[in-house]
Amino acid sequence: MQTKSIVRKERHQDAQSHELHQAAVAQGMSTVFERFEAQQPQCGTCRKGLSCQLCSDGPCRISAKAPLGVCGASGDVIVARNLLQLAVIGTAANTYQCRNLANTLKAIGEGISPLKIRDEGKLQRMCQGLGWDHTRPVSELAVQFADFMLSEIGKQGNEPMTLMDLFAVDKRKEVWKEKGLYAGSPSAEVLTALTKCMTNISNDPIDLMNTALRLGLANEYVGLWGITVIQDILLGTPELVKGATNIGCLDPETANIISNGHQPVFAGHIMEKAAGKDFQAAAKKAGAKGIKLYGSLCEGQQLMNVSGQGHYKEIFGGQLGNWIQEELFIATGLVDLFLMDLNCSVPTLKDYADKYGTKLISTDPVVRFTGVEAIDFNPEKADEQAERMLNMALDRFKVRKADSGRLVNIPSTAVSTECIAGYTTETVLTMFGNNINTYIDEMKKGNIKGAVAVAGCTTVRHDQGGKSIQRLTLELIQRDIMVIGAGCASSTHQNLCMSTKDMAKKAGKKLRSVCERYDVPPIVSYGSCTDVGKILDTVAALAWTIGCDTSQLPVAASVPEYMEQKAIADIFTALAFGLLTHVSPAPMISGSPLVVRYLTEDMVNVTGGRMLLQDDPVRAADDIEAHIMANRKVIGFDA
Ligand code: XCC
Repeated sequence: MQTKSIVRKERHQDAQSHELHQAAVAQGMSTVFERFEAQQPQCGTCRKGLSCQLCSDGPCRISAKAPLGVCGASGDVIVARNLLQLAVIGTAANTYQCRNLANTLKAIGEGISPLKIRDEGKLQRMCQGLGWDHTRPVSELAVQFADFMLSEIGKQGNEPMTLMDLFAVDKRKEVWKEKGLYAGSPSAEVLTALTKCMTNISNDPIDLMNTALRLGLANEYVGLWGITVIQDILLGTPELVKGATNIGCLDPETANIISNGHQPVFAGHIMEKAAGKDFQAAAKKAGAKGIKLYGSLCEGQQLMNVSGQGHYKEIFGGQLGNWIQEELFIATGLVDLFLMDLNCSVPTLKDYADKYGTKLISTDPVVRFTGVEAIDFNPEKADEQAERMLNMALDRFKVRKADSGRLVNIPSTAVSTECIAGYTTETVLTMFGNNINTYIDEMKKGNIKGAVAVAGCTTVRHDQGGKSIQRLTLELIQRDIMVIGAGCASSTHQNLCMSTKDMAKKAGKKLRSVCERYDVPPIVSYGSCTDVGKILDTVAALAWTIGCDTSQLPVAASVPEYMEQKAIADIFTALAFGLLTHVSPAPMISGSPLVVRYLTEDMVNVTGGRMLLQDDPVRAADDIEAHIMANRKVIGFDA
C-alpha cells in the first residue's frame, strides 16, 4: 500500500486512517481535510455569523461601515437568526427519525410488517407509564403507542408535550413555565421558529435564542425520547457487550455491507436475514467466508449496542469509525454494499463508490444522490428489501473477487480493537448493585467527582479530527470525573481503545478505585448522538433521587468537536436542562457580543445553564471541573 508521506499525520488519531488517507489522496481522491484546506481562507464575516442571504436585497454582510442589513436587521439579529435556523434543522431531523420509527412500530402492530418487536417488556412499561392498561396484546399496545408518538409530534397550538408533563423533573418544569419555555410539540415549535426566522419578523435576538431553547425541549421530549424508546422496542434494549471497532474489522474474505447513518432498524433486519441458512449457503456458493454487516458512525454505535443479541452477533462485523473516516472505509476497496439512511452521508461517497467498486444505495426518501439507486426502506416490504440487499452484496462480492485490477488498500497497520458498549441508565446502575444511591454515595464521597457527557461529532477545524475529544476525555477522567460518550465522540473513544475497563489505569486514583470496585470503565458509551436522550434520563434520575434541580448537579455536557445542526439542537436541549455546555469550535456567533453574552453568561439567570466556548481541551477541563466543584457545594456534597 502507498506510503509516501503526502498527508500530515496529526490529522488522524489512528495510524490505519492515516495510511488510507494517504492512499486515497495518491489515487486522486480528496477527503474532508483537503476540501477544508481548499476552502481557506473562509470569509471572516460569515465565520462571525454576520451574513444574511434571506431576501433579494442581500446578501448583506455586517461591518463597521455597514452596521445594518438592507432591511435594517442588526448583526445581533442576524447572528441569532442564523443560529436558530440550525436548531430548527436539528430538531426537525431528530423528529423525522422519530416519526419513521413510530410508523414502523405501527405497521408491526397492525400486522402488515414482517419485522418483530424485540423488547415487548419495554413497550409494556412505557404504556404503563402513560397510565394505559399495559396487559393488552402487544400488537394493540404497539399501535396505541405509535399513534401516541405521532400525535405528540403533531400537536399544535399551545398544547404541551405529554411526555414533558409526565417525565420532566418538577423543579425544571417550574423554571420552564416561569421563563416562558414550556414548549409545545416539535411541529408547533419548528413552525413557530421558522416563521420567526423570516425577514422582518422577530427582531429580538434574545427572543430568538429563547425560541431555540424551546426547540431544545421539543427535540428532547419527542425527538430524542421517541427515537431511543422505539428503537429499543424494535431492536432490543442495549445490553453490555464486547464489540470490535476500527477499519481493521473489514474482512477481505466476506461479503461486506456497511450501514451508514442513524436509522438501524433496516440493518437489524438485514442481519437477521443474512444469518438464515439460505443466505449462508449462498455466501459459500459465492466463495465468501460469510456475510458481514458493519456499522458506521452513529448507526454503528446503535448496532453495536444490540450486537450481542439474537442473530445480530453472527453477522455484525464491528463499528468502523466516525464520519471523517467514512470515505476511507470505501477506499479500502473491501466494501461491496454501502447503505445510507440519514446523515452523515457525504456527497463524495458516490465518487468513492465509483472508484473503488462499491454499490451505493440510499434507503430513506430524504437521502438522495444523483446517479445513486434508491430503495427506500418500507416496513411492509422489509423481507424482500433485505433479501434484495443481500443478493446485491453477494453479486458485488463475486465481482470484487474476479476483478484482479481492482484498487484495494489494506493498511499495514490495520487492526480491529475491542471495546465495551451498551451502557444506559439501567446498565450503569446494574454495575452499582442496581441502586442509584450507591452511585450517588460515591459522588458524595468525591470518589466520582462528577460526570460529563462528551458527545457529538468530530471536526476537521483546527485539525481536531478526534484530538480534542481524546484530550478532554483524558483530562476529565484524570480529575476523577466520569465520562459518558455518545455519537462520533464515542466512535473516537472506541477507535483509540478508550472504551475499555483498562482505561481505569489512566483515571485519577479515586475514580480508578471506583472503577475497579464496581468493574465499570471510566468512559461509558451510551451509543449514538440520538442517545443523548438516554444521557438526560440519567441526569433526571440523579436529580430526582438527590432532590435537586438538574442545573445543580455536579455534571456538565461537552461537544468538543461540534460540526452539524443536530448537535446545535442538542446543545439547546442541554442548556434548557440548566447544564454547563462546553462547545468547540464555537458556532458562528462571535459577531454578536450580545448573543455571546446571553449564551455564555446571562442564560444562567434563565435556565441555570450556559455555554462554555473554549477550544483548548485542558482549559475546558479546568472550567468544567470548577463548575462541578461549585455545584458539589450547592447540593452539600462538599459541606
Ligand atoms: Fe454525524 Fe451521528 Fe455528528 Fe457523527 S455525531 S458527525 S451527526 S454521525 Ni451525532
